[in-house]
Amino acid sequence: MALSPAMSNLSKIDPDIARVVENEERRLRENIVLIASENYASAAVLAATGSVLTNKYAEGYPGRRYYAGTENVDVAESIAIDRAKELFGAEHVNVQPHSGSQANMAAYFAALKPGDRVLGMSLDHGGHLTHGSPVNFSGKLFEFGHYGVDSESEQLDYDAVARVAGEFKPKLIVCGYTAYPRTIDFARFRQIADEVGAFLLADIAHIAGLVVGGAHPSPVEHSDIVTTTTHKTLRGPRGAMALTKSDLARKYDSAVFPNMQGGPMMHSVAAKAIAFKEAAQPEFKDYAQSIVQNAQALSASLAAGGLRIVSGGTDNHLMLVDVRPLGLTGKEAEAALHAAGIVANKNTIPNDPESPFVTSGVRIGTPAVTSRKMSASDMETVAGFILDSIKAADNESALASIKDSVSKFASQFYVPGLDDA
Ligand code: DSN
Repeated sequence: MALSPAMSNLSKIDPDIARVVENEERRLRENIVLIASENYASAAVLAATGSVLTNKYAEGYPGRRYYAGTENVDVAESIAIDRAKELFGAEHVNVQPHSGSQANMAAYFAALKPGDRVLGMSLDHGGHLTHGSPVNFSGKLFEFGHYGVDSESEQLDYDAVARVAGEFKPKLIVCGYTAYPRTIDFARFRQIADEVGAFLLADIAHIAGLVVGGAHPSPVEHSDIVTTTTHKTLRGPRGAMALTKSDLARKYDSAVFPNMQGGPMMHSVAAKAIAFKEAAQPEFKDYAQSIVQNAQALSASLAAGGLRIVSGGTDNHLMLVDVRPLGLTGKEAEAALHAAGIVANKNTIPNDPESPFVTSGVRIGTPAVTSRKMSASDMETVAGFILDSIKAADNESALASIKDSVSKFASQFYVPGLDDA
């Protein structure tokens, strides 16, 4: 398979790296990508990401830069900000954070002082490293307390969160997760935050595309700060952004620059602007609804095949699958799926008896396959491949044969970024 046209010159200049890109293009076409946090960016987003805007230093913000020559990138950043404000209905937007972790770091610095108390979801119940893990800056710089999901329902129990908040008295509460399959009641979180006089940070890195597509309620009116990555369900370039209330605007901006980052990545800022335009199109609403329909169809088929779905199902783009009923750990299931050309990640399930390196679960998400225009009926086929692979975990030749079928199946589908180039 030849390199995509946009990359074809690379094989003359650097065949080693050209081969890496070519192999990755093939992997993206032939595999079924079910990593809940991954997606396929459009050719337009990729074009901006690979453009000359990568050359420009632009510390500061549009109209207030520390370098000359920013007249073009200023336009890109202003367009990105205006589009994001419109898309999310936000009072203030910062499009410079390089990653979700950095967007969260800036949020903490905007609202808190080191040592302040913060309440977040524990990592093994679906929180993120930046929600207070002791091995992360967040857990080192701030005093974190944690809430989790209810052990029976495996869903948030808002009264329990309110009780923990009342006892812990945090200055900021974090909601929004990396492995929580259910709708988040942001209005209830606002109420809990108000009861204890805390800021509310909604980290919607995973669900931002569902929010703008109307497939999940928006946290914007309820939150002091909303952070998100731009490359997950939002389907933009790798990077992040934050939406804040006006009273935190200056604090947030200075928490990003000069506090935390140097020059913004202007190629990525321009690509974010393109992604916001794409997400504002009516088709994106259909995309967001289809992500959820696909996740629900896939989880129903996996449950029918004998796997246990944590919390009994999903309301969003992902499901947590307890693979123990078929006799595997999460690590073994991830390896079996990978050998069959199906890419998903092992993940702890609530109150997992296994370590985070082994786990009892697999996290499965549908944003990427939905971008390839797979439908709910295709999810039955995908579920069949998943179940067959897990059952054949110790049978190398069976896995190789499933991989052939997966490749034939996946190669029929459209690949954004390649087929629209
Ligand atoms: N790595 C991301 C995820 O997979 O959810 C979170 O940062």
